[in-house]
Amino acid sequence: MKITAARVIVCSPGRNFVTLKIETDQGVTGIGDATLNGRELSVVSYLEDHVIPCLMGRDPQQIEDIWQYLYKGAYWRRGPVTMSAIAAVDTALWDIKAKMANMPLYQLLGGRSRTGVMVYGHANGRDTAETVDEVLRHKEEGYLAIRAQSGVPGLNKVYGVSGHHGASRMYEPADGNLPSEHDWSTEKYLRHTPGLFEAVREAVGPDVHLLHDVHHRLTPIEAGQLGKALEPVRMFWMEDPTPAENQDAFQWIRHHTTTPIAVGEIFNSIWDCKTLIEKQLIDYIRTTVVHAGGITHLRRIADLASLYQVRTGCHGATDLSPVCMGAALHFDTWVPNFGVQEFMPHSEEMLSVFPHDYRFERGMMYCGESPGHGVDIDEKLAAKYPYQRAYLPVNRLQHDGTLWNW
Ligand code: EZ4
Ligand code: CO
Repeated sequence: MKITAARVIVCSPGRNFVTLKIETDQGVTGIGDATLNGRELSVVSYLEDHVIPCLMGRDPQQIEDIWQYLYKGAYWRRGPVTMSAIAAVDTALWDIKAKMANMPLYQLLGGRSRTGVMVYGHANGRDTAETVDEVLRHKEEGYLAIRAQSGVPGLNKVYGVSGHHGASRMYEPADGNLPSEHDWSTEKYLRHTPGLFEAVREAVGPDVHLLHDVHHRLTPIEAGQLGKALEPVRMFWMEDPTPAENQDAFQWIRHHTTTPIAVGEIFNSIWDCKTLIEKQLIDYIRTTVVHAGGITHLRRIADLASLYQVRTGCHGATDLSPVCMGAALHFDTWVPNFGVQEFMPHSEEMLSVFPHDYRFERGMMYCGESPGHGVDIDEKLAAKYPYQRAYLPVNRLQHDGTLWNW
């Protein structure tokens, strides 16, 4: 069997998505997500200029060898651009292998470990009252796990909260503009957040899992303080409490709180989380199919994590395409140490470009039974949505404009 063609499809049905399609001499094709939010075209170039020429004529069944070839063979290892490109190839190859076997992808990975995939939804509000309403709305829709983010009194723009009510899925849009600027005050945030969650827990009752994304804003000791303050609320997790380049820093959070910690949506390899996992400094690992080297590498990370009772909690915001979601749901259906899957619904426009067989029902998601990962791309429709330059926001300290972590 041989790879005969591969091409990159870029489209922007509300936000940018980069998709790799691989064709074979047997007529079977596969697709993989290669979207790196805000830096999309660098992955397009990496694939078109450097990876695709190496794929021509290769046997698409040799997934592991192709993975090693692209990882070790580049000499320049890791990094989000490289690993997203490798992920796209890997995902497309698993799609092809599963189609050749006439099986849904989860069967190839080892079969079903659970009836469905628990997902968490996003409840975002401009203040505590609006956030509580959003949490309750999600509970009514059947969500078993809900992430709550709220505006902070005295701050103009805060992560996770769009300016207008109800537009939560577009809080990081592809709008052709330069990065928007948010402001930040750790003092104001720490004053507001424990009361927010007290109100949310009071309203939602004891059973719903509550999550919160700190989005790298705190120092380790401040994160310890927040985690300790949130203990009475019994959080499912506190996400990205501090930047994780220095993995050992998480010891200081651990020394001060038993609130569980989730990290890893921006990680791209097992080396980014090796210390965090081996020293049991986290409870959930958030690496994804698209940014951490595909199914092949994500499985390696999950296996390491399982030795230390760390469970998976894959990132699943709307900047990860439906192709990534499809692959992730097959992974989640199999992976023994599954925790939760993030789910931020794509718009109808986005979904129309990516025909898929996964579905959401009462807080759970289910991958389909069709061969492969179950997601396709409508190339004609995709062509109607040309690329638009996009950036993630930046964040500055309110009192003096110092650039902070977004
Ligand atoms: O900021 O997907 O947990 N989810 C998140 C996301 C990320 C974006 C970045 O591309 O933190 O909203
Ligand atoms: Co996050």
